[in-house]
Amino acid sequence: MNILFYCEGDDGSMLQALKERLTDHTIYDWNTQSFDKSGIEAAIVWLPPAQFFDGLGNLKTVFALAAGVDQILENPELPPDVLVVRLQDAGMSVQMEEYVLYGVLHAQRHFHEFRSAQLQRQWIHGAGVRPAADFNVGLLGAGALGIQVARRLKANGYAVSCWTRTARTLPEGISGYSGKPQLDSFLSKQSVLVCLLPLTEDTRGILDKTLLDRLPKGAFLINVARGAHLVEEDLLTSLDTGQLSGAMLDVFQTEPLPQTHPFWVHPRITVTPHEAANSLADESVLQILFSIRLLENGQLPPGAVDRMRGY
Ligand code: NDP
Ligand code: OXD
Repeated sequence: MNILFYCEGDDGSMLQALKERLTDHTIYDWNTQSFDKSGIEAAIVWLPPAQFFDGLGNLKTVFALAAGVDQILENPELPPDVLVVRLQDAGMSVQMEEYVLYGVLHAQRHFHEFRSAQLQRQWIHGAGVRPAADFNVGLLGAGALGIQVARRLKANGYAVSCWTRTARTLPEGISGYSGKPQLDSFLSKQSVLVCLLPLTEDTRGILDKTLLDRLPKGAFLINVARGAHLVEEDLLTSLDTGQLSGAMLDVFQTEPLPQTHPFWVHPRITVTPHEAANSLADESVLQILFSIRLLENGQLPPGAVDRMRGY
């Protein structure tokens, strides 16, 4: 099979790892090699440019080098009948657990408030500590990453709930909520809200003022999903009014975050550069190899995306 490769930011190691493992196939680097467009049957991509899919008339499968496939599905040149297969975990869940645990500790132990007070040389003794068991953390999304994050938080003693699209059986001790009718009840309990949803038509802009207002006053937001989940001005308003006490953000409407963006210098926002979790090359390549084998045997791989649903 002829496979076209594009991976923004790859230093050559991902391409090398793919070439070493996918020896039955020919891989063309979109950036540096010439290729016959009509002979390309599959693509392996991260953040492909708009024109990437132009002329790929025989393309059948796109393997995303990512958990989120929003940028691929949004490409108007992506042919409608092409199968998109995403990575599931691929080494990311442990990193995501660490990131979110750091954020939750930050909020529970008031570090965001201490940091903000420090910048004003204020000694705000007496903030108190709520035990983890009384500290509610809510996850929007309990998929390949969300469920592992939920387990990790639970193992660290927190009171964990998850909100999903469909009702799910969750590990013991983790409360489940699903669908729009249960969203308000879920939100009303959370001291920390973590967004781990895919970006879809249903979830774009979900972190808006209406939703943030339904959290208890002083709640903390962690967004590790996609920048377009958050209405950025609404976050600033919620911080100004004290409805939210702080936020930790890894993803933004525009990445890299523009130099003039107010988030950079906001005393109650921690900015990280879309680094919450990176897929590991070996695990990604093995997963793609496994998916190719399944497809060759007429089976759908576990990471196959439902294009109507958007994830
Ligand atoms: P999954 O597809 O495995 O899980 C998605 C979860 O979201 C599921 O539980 C699903 O519900 C739920 N969901 C989807 N739509 C809705 C909806 N409309 N209402 C309620 N719940 C919904 O995704 P992953 O866990 O693999 O990844 C999540 C996202 O994390 C990715 O899409 C990506 O954007 C982001 N990400 C960010 C990274 C970073 O470094 N910042 C790294 C990796 C991923 P159900 O269970 O019912 O299907
Ligand atoms: C992903 C990401 O979706 O890194 O995998 O954002």
